[in-house]
Amino acid sequence: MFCYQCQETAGCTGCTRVGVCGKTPEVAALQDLLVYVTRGISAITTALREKGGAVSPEVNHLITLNLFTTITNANFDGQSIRTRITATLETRKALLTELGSSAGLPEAALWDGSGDWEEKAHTVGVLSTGNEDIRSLRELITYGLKGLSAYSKHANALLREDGEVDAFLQKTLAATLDDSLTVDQLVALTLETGKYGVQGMALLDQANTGAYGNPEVTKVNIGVGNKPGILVSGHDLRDLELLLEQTQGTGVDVYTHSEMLPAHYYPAFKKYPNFVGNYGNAWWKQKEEFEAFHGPILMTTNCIVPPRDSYKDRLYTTGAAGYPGCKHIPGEVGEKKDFSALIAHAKRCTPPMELEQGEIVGGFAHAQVLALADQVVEAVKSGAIKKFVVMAGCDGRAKSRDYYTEFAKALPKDTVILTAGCAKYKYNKLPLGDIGGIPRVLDAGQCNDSYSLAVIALKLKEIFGLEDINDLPIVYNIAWYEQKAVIVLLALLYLGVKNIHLGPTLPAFLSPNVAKVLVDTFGITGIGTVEEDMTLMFGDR
Ligand code: SF4
Ligand code: SF3
Repeated sequence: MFCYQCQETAGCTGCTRVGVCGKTPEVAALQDLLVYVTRGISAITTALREKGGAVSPEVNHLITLNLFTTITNANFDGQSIRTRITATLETRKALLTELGSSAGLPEAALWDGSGDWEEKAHTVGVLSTGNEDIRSLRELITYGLKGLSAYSKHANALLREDGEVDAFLQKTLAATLDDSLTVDQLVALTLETGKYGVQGMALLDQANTGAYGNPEVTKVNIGVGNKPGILVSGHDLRDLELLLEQTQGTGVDVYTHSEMLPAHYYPAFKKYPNFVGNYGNAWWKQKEEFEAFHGPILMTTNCIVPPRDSYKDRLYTTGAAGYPGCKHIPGEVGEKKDFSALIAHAKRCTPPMELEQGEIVGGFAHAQVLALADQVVEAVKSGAIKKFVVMAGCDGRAKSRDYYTEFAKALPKDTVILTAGCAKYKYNKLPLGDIGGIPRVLDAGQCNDSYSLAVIALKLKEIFGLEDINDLPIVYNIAWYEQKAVIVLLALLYLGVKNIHLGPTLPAFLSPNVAKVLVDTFGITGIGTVEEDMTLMFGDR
């Protein structure tokens, strides 16, 4: 196997024996094959569109769900990946018939599934592209598209579609098979991926706020109640809604974990009396926290950590998520999922063990921050707030990520952190206080809500009458782990944000030349020590 798509890749170069995440070589091969057939079918849909044909939402959903399935920590279940490959090959056949001719199509579009899949997988993985710069750009684009697929899928679950995003995604995925593209052309495609990243995140923002209202300032309980509960993790708000509906009057409470925390900020979820609070921290602490929770856990997306046997029977997956031996709750876009198995399971369980007490505050997505714009602008003008620090992104296991906690603690008291994604757990329980009533950690929501941070920055630029987004008193210190952070990064680059600090390490999939393009064009840098970065970002003060 060879995989280097996430920040924790072995030795900062690539996982070759088994994934640091727990992915086996067998699953890695199947994921490579799934990406391969998805590239192939995307070449066919792109050719169909070029001929003036239409591509159905079902085919678009199949493609986004395929890519989402291969995101780090989403799906460890070889059988479900095999099923997706088979379904893709069947759909491919029908689309080929519709297209009428296979002339000019790449080999990936023509492979019919015959022969040994394992052998085939070994010929189509990351290393099948020999030139390291082309490989680097192809993978950078592919990972961005994986992130975009995840966000599209959540919007689709709320019955929102953007055909333009789907068409771009498929055309670009197909372009990663095109040997005629130069490095410059692939760099241009990378930046265009960022443009569609913004569009995809805007779509999801409209889907979420359209369905559940605009996030508002909210105190979220981090303690526990005395009833059995179901813990919901991942990013899919529609799954949470269905679960909340189905648990009414059952005596079962619902708690969020990790990236589901921001659900509490949406007005629509506040009406459920059994929606108790948030339990635990970011994804990587789930072994201890899931064990202590005592009840069933629903993983709606990444990040799954291979479970301990002690709670494996309580772990359920749905959507793109999967784990061998764990029950999967089915349901396509537009269908009502049935969570009765989790509810019945919860009733047999004891209430969660208390991990902590208190509250955390969040809900600072764009509408809420813009409602407070006068207060924020006044604080900036008076000098009470000197700088904002965007610390969005992911959390992870690496000890080096303690940097972010220490960085938050060391920040000058006249700075405010803007955050989104599970990166927040590194500092969202620290007593960082407020500036004239504005909390020093403003949590916009999930990683996709980094879009909100961009909207806020663009609005502030307008209010302050600035020409360039980089003239704002905002610095960017972003933590990444998996491929959703890749699309967020590409989106920020597309919006013209410069000098982003990216850590805790730069992606292994950036070849030295591609890294140089990002450094020279956008001023992207890694992180140093907290002291060095304090001086770099805030000067000697
Ligand atoms: Fe390794 Fe990350 Fe790939 Fe898992 S997703 S195999 S940890 S690079
Ligand atoms: Fe976290 Fe996996 Fe990326 Fe949505 S849950 S931010 S790591």
